[in-house]
Amino acid sequence: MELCFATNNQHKLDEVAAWLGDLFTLKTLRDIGCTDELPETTNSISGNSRQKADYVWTHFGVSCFADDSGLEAEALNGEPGVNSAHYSGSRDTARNIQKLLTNLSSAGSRRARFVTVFTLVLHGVEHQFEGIVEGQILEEPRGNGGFGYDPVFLPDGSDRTFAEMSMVEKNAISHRSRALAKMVAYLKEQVK
Ligand code: ITT
Repeated sequence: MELCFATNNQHKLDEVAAWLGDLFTLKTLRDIGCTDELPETTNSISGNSRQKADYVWTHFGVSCFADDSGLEAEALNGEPGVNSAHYSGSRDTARNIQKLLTNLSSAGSRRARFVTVFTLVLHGVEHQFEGIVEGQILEEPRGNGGFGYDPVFLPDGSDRTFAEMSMVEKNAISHRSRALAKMVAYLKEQVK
């Protein structure tokens, strides 16, 4: 089965491709001739996820799925959340992390969670799948792997940040792979 992953984020594409193996044939936006910036204008992770998948289905008629993700810090009432990509006002990762660390500097809790919502549009029928991983935000970044907030996120039960793990290790426990596992189970039911 061919499915387009509606993302412009190469890191997400790499993680999902590594996880999926040859279960499904992944098409990129470029593969289907989409060079558009996907809309992300709602105020929720699930809303933005739906918006991106709906855009591809509506404009290109291709079965697809989208990922919207965010980091939710308990002491910041769920910030950066839906604003994770542009938290500092730009997509600059170092500045986004710096703003998060500054905002948490006097906070009572460093608890946080990563959330991913996948929206699958399969032949026009839509389903959502959520994945969550709990952990805490460190005071200093550690590690060079991964992307985004990975260097400051220490998942529960681990002494290494996501950025100190290989992609395979991150994929074993990440929010994205948990959402993906649910989506794959659903897809396997559909193609039985
Ligand atoms: P697409 O919308 O094209 O898929 P994006 O990078 O804009 O790509 P999001 O809107 O979902 O993706 O933005 C979420 C941001 O949250 C992302 O840019 C990262 O900064 C952060 N993020 C998401 N998943 C992450 C992960 O697994 N590890 C670290 N940071 C992550």
